[in-house]
Amino acid sequence: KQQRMKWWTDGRFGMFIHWGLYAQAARHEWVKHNEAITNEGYQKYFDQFNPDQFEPKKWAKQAKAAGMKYAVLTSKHHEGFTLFDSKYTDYKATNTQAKRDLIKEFVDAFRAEGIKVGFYYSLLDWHHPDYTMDDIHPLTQKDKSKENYDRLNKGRDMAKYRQYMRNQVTELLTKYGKIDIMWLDFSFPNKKEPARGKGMNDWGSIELLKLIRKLQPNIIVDNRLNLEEYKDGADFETPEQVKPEELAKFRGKTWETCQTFSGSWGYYRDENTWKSHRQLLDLLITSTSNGGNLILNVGPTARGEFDYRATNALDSMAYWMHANSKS
Ligand code: FUL
Repeated sequence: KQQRMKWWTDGRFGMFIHWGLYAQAARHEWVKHNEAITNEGYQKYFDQFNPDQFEPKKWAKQAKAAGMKYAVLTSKHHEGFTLFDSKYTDYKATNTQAKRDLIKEFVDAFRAEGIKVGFYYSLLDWHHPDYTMDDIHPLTQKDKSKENYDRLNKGRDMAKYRQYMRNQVTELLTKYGKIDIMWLDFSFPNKKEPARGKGMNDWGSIELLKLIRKLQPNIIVDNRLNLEEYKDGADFETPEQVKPEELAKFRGKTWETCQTFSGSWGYYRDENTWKSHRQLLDLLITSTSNGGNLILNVGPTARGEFDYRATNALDSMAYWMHANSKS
């Protein structure tokens, strides 16, 4: 395992990219949940999605200059929309005005810069017709009654959804060459009312993990499948938005802290709590000195550009890297 992960532990610093239809709404990647939006209500973001400024070569150059050694892009986030051309759904970039497989272009562009590539894949799916209700589904936000759950769950079948995930993960891990990281997200068991949460059996976590390892033996996998007693099956822990002063407690473990520039992962135009450049550097230095990795997130706009605030922050990291290295 140590050998398999060497490039990653040595690399220390990666770029996370959260990009999907929610960028069109521009107010958080959880907007469908937060505003309890139905599939019909969300359809406009699909219809309008047109990333005319998408040039992943630019993204890759910015990541490289900032010293990032790997990049992980959302192939599908909780909203269920896929950036890749999946055979198993119509809810994909290919059917929007983009008319193409955006994952493929990402992979090609980042590899060309010598950056390792990974896929985030959401276990949650707020669009799939077989995905059953739970307490964070958009359709249960206004009505948590048993009647509502029963009504909405009619005809839904998680076994079919598990197969759908295995099919899509197979596509992701067979159609794009060597994939370095798989970032699955996430489990939320509800001990009191199991039907309102989801854990390893709902996802078929063990089967999914075995499939991933079979298709890409050298891949690195995060710990959000909730493997419970099999937790050693995962490769790294994922402390999210942890303050620098709390990172020391992960010493001795294999971990990556994921962090945003501002208060959301998807593009949020009017959100103003951006971390200062000094805070970002502090996160990088503190992660590294405590033996961990930092994956810093950019949420591109729906047109496919990095916001100027993200670009400024990346430039400032690039300057620091340049000033403090010999290459
Ligand atoms: C969380 C997700 O719910 C967020 O939207 C984001 O993807 C973050 C990295 O993980 O669990």
